[in-house]
Amino acid sequence: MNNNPLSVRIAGLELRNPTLLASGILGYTAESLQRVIEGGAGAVVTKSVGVAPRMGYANPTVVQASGGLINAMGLPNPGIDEYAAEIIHAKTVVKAPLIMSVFGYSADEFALVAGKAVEAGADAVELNVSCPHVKLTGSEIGQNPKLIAEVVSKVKAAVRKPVIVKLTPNVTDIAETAKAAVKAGADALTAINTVKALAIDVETAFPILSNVRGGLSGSAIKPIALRCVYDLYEQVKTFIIGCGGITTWQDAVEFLLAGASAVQIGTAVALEDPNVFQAVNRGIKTYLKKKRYKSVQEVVGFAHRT
Ligand code: RRO
Repeated sequence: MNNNPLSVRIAGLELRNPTLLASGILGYTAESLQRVIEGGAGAVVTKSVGVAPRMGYANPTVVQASGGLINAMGLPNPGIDEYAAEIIHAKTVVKAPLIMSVFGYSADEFALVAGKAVEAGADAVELNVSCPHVKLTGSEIGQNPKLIAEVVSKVKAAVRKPVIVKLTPNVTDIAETAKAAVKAGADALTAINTVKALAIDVETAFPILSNVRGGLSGSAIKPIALRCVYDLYEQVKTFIIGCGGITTWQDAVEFLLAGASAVQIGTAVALEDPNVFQAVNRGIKTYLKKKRYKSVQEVVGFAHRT
């Protein structure tokens, strides 16, 4: 019997603990992914990658906000063919599940990139249908249940690894888009991507980001993300991975109680360092012991009891 109380199983992925690196932070190289695993993460998610290389937006691409960061990076990535070589290398050094975040401008592109990612060794793919500020992809797909379903169906037909769908909070009802994803075959959901936001410089009297609008992440969005996970747990039967402002073990436990089977951490890694995973896991372990739980699984969704 597995006597590690922190271990979790999500859609067939075995994790030594319920913390994952969120997409977008330290996700480009085998070495940075390895550093995150040494910092205690149970799995890693890469930066989103598409069919062709993209430069991303001009600077400034990130601005600090109260309780977080607003970014509009603009999906900078080297394209799947170049990135596949990095994944092949990463698989030799990263001793934990490696999840590739993929995006496309059509369902066929998503399927093409996901297929190449799995061929290169990805243990699962996370579909980015939720980037809030790049035209014709991201949340322009993820806000539309029909388009989400088409993307998920095509990816499921193309790969035999778990397909995780990362949802946008920038919708009226997150359960609606989630249901479309699950009906089309999604094996798990990540909730949430960043919240659409803006910052203005009072001296220049212009928006700060070159793209004007960006996505807010960090502790400022934690209550929004937590509510999304709670809603999803009530309405959708699948694995949920919580993401949005998780910094401390208490944040992580809140997400587990709301119904997440695991959590992703991104902005806290950027603002602190990769050892945040160790600290969060240590805290979860102590909490389980104090409350006499034998596993993380016993906590998942416990806040919903009647
Ligand atoms: O690259 C970005 O600007 C970006 C992406 Br792909 C995303 O999914 N979420 C976000 O806040 N920024």
